Amino acid sequence: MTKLEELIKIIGDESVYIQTHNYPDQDALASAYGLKYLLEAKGIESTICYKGQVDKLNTIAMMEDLNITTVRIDEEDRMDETSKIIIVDGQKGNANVEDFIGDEVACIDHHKLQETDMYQFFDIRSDVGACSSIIASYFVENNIEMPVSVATALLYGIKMDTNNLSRGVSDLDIDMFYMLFKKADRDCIRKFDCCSLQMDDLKAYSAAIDNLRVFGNVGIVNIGKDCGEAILGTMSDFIMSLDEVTFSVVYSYRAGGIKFSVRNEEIRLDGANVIRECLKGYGGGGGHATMAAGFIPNVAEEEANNISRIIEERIIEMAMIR
Ligand SMILES: [Mn+2]
Repeated sequence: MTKLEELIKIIGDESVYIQTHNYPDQDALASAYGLKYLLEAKGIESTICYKGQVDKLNTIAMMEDLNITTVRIDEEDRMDETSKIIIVDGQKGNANVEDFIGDEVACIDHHKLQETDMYQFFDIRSDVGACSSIIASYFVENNIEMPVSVATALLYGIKMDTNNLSRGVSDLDIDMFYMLFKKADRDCIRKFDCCSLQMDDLKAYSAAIDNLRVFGNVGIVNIGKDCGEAILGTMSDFIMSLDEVTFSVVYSYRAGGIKFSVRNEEIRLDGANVIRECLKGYGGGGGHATMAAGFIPNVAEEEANNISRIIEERIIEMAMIR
């Protein structure tokens, strides 16, 4: 039995929710979109949902151009306790995966394996660079043809999550990239690549340049208040592109707490571990060895400086290896 067949078996013919992590990125939405198509091919209706909004321009362009429709549960509340949920590109219990009222029966993900007792089906492969690659492999294994729009979304998901096949790439990502590249609309991808920034984002670049402090191989930026989720990650990538920096942390006081974005290219370090350890006693973190995030909730604005100083010291202590 293929993975998809196993999944179908536990769903039956009920309609389901496909839930991505909060504030979904390209890989999360592409995975959900691909899975929705697969389920449809097997006669199962599904609704893509998540908490938060999509704030990155190229992600919005991808959703519009490829017709990816989603529902925000906080707006349109049709889910109940018996609703079945398949989580993609995240796992139940993660700080960035909202615990909706429905029943999380399945999970398809590429982050570090966590608690799986609650799932009737899971396919979690932490060595894979993009969840989109796992979904693409379901098409291949089950001989299901994909439309151009699905190929384009999945290709873009792999491209973005692996930073153009340069971060955390596995053989599966390369194989699926190769397969999808021939089916996708490359003009569309080029268009998404050309609209990754808006004028407002430039302020974040300027703040990143002004506030960057480098300690050995570690680059840290306090980007200021209310930096959007997506741009925080973009800034972490940006700092990482400096030759001197192999471990970057960008943080912002936001939504009553402090939000951290981490990038790492040191083989001896695990970004998810570092941020989890460093936030201990204050908040939580997780993700991948190369790309991770964290959040400290319930921080009064006047305490933010003190807390972030403590966290910074911990990060430097743990991640400064040169
Ligand atoms: Mn992903």
